[in-house]
Amino acid sequence: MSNYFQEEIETASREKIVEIQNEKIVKQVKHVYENVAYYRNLMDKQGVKPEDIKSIDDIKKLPFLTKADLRDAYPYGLLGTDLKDCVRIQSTSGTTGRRVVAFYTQHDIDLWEECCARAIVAAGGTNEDVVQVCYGYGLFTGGPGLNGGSHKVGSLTLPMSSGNTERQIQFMMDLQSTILCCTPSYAAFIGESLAEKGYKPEDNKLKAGIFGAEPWTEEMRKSIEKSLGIKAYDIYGLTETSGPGVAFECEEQTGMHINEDHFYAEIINPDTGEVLPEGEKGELVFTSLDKEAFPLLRYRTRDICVLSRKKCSCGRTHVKMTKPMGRSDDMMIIRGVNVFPSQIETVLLNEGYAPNYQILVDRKNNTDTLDVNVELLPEQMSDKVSDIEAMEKKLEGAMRTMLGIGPKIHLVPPKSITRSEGKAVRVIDKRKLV
Ligand code: DLL
Repeated sequence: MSNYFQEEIETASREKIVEIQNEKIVKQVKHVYENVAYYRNLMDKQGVKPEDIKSIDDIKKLPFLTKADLRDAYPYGLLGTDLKDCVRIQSTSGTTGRRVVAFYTQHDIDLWEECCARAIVAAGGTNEDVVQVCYGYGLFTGGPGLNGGSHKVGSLTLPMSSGNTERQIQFMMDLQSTILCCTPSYAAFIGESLAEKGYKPEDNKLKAGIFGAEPWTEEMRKSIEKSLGIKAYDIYGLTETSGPGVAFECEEQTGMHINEDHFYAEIINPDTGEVLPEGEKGELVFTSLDKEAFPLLRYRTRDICVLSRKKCSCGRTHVKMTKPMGRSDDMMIIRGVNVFPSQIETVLLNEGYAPNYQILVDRKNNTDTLDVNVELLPEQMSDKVSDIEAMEKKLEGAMRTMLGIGPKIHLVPPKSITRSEGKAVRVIDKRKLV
C-alpha cells in the first residue's frame, strides 16, 4: 500500500522542488502584478517589478501582505481573476473586525482538496476508510476541505459537521468510522462523551484522527490518543491560503510537512521583518505558488513556529513546521511577562487534569490579574475544602515554575466549563474590552 497520495511530488528531491518553485514563483508574481491592483501598488511603492523575480530566492524583494491589507482590500480588492471564473468563497470565523473572504476557481479547489488528500493518506487513509468529518461545514474551511480531500482519496465520507455529539457517536459506532476529523478540543469532548456512555477505547473502529484549526499541545495529543485509542495527527492551514492542508503530519509525528509545491514558507522576525535561517523561531510567512483567484505573496500569518529540513523517516522531502507555538497576536503580556495559553495547557495535563480550562485576564488597580478556571475530573472531586485548596496551591506552584508568574487557580466542578464543538475559546481578556 502506498503511503502517499502524490508520491512523485511528495518525495521529490530538493533540487526538483526548488526547480518547481523557481518556475511557479515567476508566473505567480506576474499573475498578481497584472491582475491585483492592490498588490501592484505595494510592489510599485517598494520599486519591485515582476522582471526582478527570477527565482524563489528573489522572493525577499517582495513586500509583505498583512491581515490589515486583507481588511483594507475587502471584499474584492485582492481578487486575481474575474468573478465569473470563481466558483466558491470561504470565510474566517473572524471575531474582530472584518472577516477574511477567500475566493476559489475550480483549479484552486482541486489544489486545496489534493493537499487535504495528502494529509488523509499520510494518516493511513485509503479508499477502504470511513472518514467522519466533524469540522464545521459552511463558510469555515475545515469541513469542506477535509470533505473534498476524503473524496479524492475515495474514502467513504461522513459529512457530519460539528455538534450534535449524540449523533456523532451513533454514526461513529453504526457506520464504523475509522478516521475522525475535527478540532482537538472537540475530539477530547467526543472521547469524554464515549467514556460516559460506557464505551472503552477499543470499542470504536477509529484508527486515526486529523486534528487542527487551533493550538494543541503534545500532552493533549497523548490524552486524545488514549481516550479514543487512535493515532492523532496534526493538520494546519488558514482560510487566506485556502484552508486546512497547507501542512500535515506524517507517521513520525514530529512536525507538519508543508506542501512546498503550492506554498513557499519563510520564517521572519516579527518585529523587524528580517528572514531568519532554518531552525530559528519566528513568524511564518506564506506565498502561494499557483493559486488563481486569491493568490497571496508573502502573507504574514502571525503564527510562531520553526522550520526544519531534517530528513524524515516517512520519505517525504517537504520542509516541516513545528506546531504553531502561539500567535504573535495571541501572546498575552501579563505584568510584563509573555504567556502563551499552550504553556498553561501543558502544565494542566502534566499535573493530571483534563484539558478543560478557561483563562481570565483582567486589570485591577492598574495591575494585571491572571485567573485560570480548571475543571476537576469526577475522581478528583472532594468534599473537603482543604483538599481542594491544597490542589489549587500545588497547581499554582507548577504554573509559576512554567510561566514565571503565578496565576490564581480556581478548581471547578466537572462539566462546568462549556465544551467547544469547533475552535475552543480559551482566553477571556477583559483588558482588551476597555
Ligand atoms: O482553521 C483552517 C483549518 C481547518 C486548519 C481545519 C486545520 C483544520 P482559520 O479559521 O482561518 O483556518 O484559522 C487559521 O488557525 O493561522 C492558526 O493560528 C490556527 N491553526 C490552524 N491550524 C492549526 C494547528 C483554519 N494545527 C488559524 N495548530 C491559523 C495550531 C492552528 N493552530
